[in-house]
Amino acid sequence: MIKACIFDLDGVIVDTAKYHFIAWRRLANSLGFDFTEADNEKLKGVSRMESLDLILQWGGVEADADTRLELADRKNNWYVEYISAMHPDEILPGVLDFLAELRERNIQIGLGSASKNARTIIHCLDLDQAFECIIDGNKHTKSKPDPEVFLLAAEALGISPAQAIVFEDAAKGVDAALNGGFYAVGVGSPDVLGHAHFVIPGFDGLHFNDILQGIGLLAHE
Ligand code: B16
Ligand code: MG
Repeated sequence: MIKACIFDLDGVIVDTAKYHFIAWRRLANSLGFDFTEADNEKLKGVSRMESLDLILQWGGVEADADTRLELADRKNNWYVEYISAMHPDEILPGVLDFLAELRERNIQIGLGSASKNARTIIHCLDLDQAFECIIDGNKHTKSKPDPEVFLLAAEALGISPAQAIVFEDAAKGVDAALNGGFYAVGVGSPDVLGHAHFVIPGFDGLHFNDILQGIGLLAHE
């Protein structure tokens, strides 16, 4: 029986990928190279320092540890400036109705994000009261596909992985959920997320029973 749903943040609750892209691109441009939105796809769900390493690799730039920290900070300051201007109308379509339905059905709601800025984003979206637990990039150290972030969320909610559904937009995030023994629902394209138990394009018009049916926990009518 499903007792909880654990949500990734960026790409599931809100599209912050566009702000990451603008900030990383600004950094790349300041270092004399550019990268595309297609490259940016590869950064979804990837931690800040790992994202920086990939970008520097794409630009053929080498940097020592202190410089890398300084570059990551510079990008983050721009990123925080962008996300601080976000409003609740940027919550992705259908998310609020879906969360309300979960509450009505007494399903616990958790957040499992790689982002160290998750609380700032949640606050700007007016979602401070929406999650019973928030596990963000400050509370875990192992990057997805390691399941640590979702296992910590399950522990905080007092449930086992088999009792929870993880919603993820990144292939590595789906891997993390599966590695932890959770049900995984991909939010996006089946081309990228086909290894999840079920894939949805988004939450618009979606009900919890659609999810239960999709993952095989509700008999087809
Ligand atoms: P920050 P998620 C991830 O969030 C993003 O998808 C990824 O692009 C970003 O690099 C990572 O958070 C770290 O973010 O720099 O804010 O700590 O999808 O796991 O919610
Ligand atoms: Mg994500």
